[in-house]
Amino acid sequence: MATKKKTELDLQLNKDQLKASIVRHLRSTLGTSEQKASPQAWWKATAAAVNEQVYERLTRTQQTHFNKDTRAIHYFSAEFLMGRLTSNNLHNLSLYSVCEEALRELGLELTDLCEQEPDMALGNGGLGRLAACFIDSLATLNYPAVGYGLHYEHGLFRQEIQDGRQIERPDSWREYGNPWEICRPESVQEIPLYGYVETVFGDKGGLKKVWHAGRKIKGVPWDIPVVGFGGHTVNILRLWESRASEFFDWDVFNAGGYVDSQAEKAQAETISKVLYPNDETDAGKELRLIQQYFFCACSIKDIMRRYKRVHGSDFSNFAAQIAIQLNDTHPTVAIPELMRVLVDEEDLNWDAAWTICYQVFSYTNHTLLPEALEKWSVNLFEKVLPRHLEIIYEINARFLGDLVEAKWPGDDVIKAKLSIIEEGEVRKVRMGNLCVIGSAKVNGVAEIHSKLVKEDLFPEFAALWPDKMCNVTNGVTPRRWLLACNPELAALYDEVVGKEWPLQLDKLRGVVKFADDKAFQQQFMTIKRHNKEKLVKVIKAETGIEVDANAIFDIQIKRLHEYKRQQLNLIHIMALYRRLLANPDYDMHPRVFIFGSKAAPGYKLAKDIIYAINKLAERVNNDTRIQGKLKVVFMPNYRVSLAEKMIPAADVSEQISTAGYEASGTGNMKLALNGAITIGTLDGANIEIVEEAGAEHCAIFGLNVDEVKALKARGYNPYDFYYANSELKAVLDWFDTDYFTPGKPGELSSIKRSLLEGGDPYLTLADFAAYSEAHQLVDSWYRDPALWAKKAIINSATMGKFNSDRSIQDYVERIWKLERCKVG
Ligand code: OAK
Repeated sequence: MATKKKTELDLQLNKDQLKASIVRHLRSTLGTSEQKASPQAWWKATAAAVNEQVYERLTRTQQTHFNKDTRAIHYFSAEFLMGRLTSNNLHNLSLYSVCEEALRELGLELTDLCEQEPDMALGNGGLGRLAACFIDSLATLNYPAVGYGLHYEHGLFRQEIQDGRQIERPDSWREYGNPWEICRPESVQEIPLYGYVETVFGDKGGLKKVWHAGRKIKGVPWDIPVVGFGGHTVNILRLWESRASEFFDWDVFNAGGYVDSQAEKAQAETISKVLYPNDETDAGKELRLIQQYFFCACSIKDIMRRYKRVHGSDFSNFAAQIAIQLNDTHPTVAIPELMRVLVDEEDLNWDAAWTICYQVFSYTNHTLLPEALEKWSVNLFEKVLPRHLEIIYEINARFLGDLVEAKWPGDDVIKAKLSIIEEGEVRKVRMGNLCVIGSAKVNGVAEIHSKLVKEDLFPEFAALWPDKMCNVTNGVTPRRWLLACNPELAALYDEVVGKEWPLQLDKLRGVVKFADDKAFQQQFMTIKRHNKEKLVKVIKAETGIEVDANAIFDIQIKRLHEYKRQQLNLIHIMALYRRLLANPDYDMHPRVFIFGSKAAPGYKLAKDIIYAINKLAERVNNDTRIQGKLKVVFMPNYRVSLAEKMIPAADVSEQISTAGYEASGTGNMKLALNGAITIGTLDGANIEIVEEAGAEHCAIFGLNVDEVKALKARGYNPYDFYYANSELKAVLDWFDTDYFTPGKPGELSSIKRSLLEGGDPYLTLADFAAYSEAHQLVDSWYRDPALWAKKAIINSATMGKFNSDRSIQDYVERIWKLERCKVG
């Protein structure tokens, strides 16, 4: 009997079916019963029931993509900061309320079950979370796409705060199993490392290079289905886990080295063991290079296998079928790896292989910070990837000898600057230069950032290839960052502008006309109030601190870095505290300053700033003299799932980086979308947020990019500001006392030192007075509830541009040239 193809309608479960499925999975998949099941078992049973839907759609998607032999984008990223998937998958499958009802009939709350899920924290911050938003948008817009990355056993460390200090604990997100991933042993790859290169005579005459590996590592793929909103396309995120290769173990074993073979096994497994916790700093460690090569080589092999299944060894269609996006320089080694495969393994000549290569790759730059620009020592490269170093030399020789020589004949200074190899005591491979040379397009992530990439970071490359450089402003998925995290506001928007906004976020503009409407303002602010009340409980549970939802909730959530200037926020709070101590009637609306932030474990000053925030919090929160007007909260273990609780509750969004340093920011977009008012500098995407919302609805302060450059050029002296502003001086001097660290004077002095003797590289003191004024403005706005509501509403309603669907559409049009592929 012919089986009837299931229609979309057949796929959609009703409440009773879902309930039955959950109970069935509880018994047959989890091996327990309704009476005995733990909340975790219920969560897993729910996930298993949802997966029935996911897998059906995944299979359909894969069949459709295979049948149509579509061009696809392969998003290479060392980080995917996915967070939790349960509520996201339910929303995207339009099953959220069905599931909520089904569980309620079983006596359970869906939101409680969602809390059982550990965050998938396979990323540090902005770059990793952007990758997660992008794969959501790619599936939602029905683009064929695969995310490729590393299956870290331990994601970003769990942060504990002990006596105010950050302590890092391992994160074990899959300790008790992860229902959202599927192991695919049929697609295992073997990856060579180390060894040497031999030149031999090829079959077709001529010389050939053969890489004799010193080790081989097995790459095991784990697929995480990525469900698009509406549930049509389900793409995959394929993450590679490293294992010891059988081939290698047996060699050692046969030589009588059972114990040694176990050591080899442990070494092989180390590759995907932990995520490096450095955000925007380059560790330069051998293991990190191996991680990068491992996931790129596995992914290129995977792409090759799929391509050859259809096209055999005819590579004339390769560039038409395959696009690879390099998420920053971390996956750059994919460029020489593809060259190696095409030239050494597939016998293409160099020119044919290079023509393919530079059409396939594109590169996104996510930071201008020099310490993030990856450089590997030539010696290390030669040891780990000897053949790749030869290929890099060849790419470089041709680039400098042909293109650079033609444009700047005889100019050795320019050649030295553009060379992939940095000369010096330690010769280094510059991954940024390799990326630009090997990519069709290079983009920054906000207008101003892309301009700086072109003008300051890569000016000569831009002169050589004016069309290569472009901009794609970042975005965030409105499904996670409004629909799922702020259900009350989402429901209000459904009523006012209809239900299309999660796909067409511009529709929220329809809300602007209600910004002055008293009834609407009240509804909007009531929702904000509810979200704040929920956060009050979370704060109490996590920190023991009691805060009042009547206060202004002023939130700074992001990685800790001097350029992001948490220290500016800190010294301003100290200034407010001084004002309150000097005058208990000092006129200000009560304010709660809330921080969430992890510091790289080796970043001493960043950790000292966390300590200072916590010590300030202890003192301020217990000081009855200030009548609760000021509270400071440091939320431990900031992560995606905590962001989802904090963002809907924010009144004020702190986006206060030194102008020119924050490439884009995406928290700024999420907070404004949820009705927070930005206090910020003209940096990154803040500039575009202000363009959308209107300057009068944001509190912009401080030096702009040109002024920062000019001040630095003139010679910035932080002491000028220290001596000129008595309040600032008093605050900085406070760091040297034991006021916040009783009995331990000087424990906070490193912060003062960095701002004075250290030269204050991020111009904190130069922006202090303007920042303080901006806060006074915000305070005055808040005391006028109608004015505040209007600003909050307008901010939320005008963030349509920052939908990651729009970013993806920009990538498609400017870089990837993909076609949508409807899965039906
Ligand atoms: C991390 C490691 C190396 C280089 C850059 C990063 C990173 O996370 N950069 C951040 O990327 C975000 C997404 O594009 C931007 O919004 C942030 O401004 C940027 O700091």
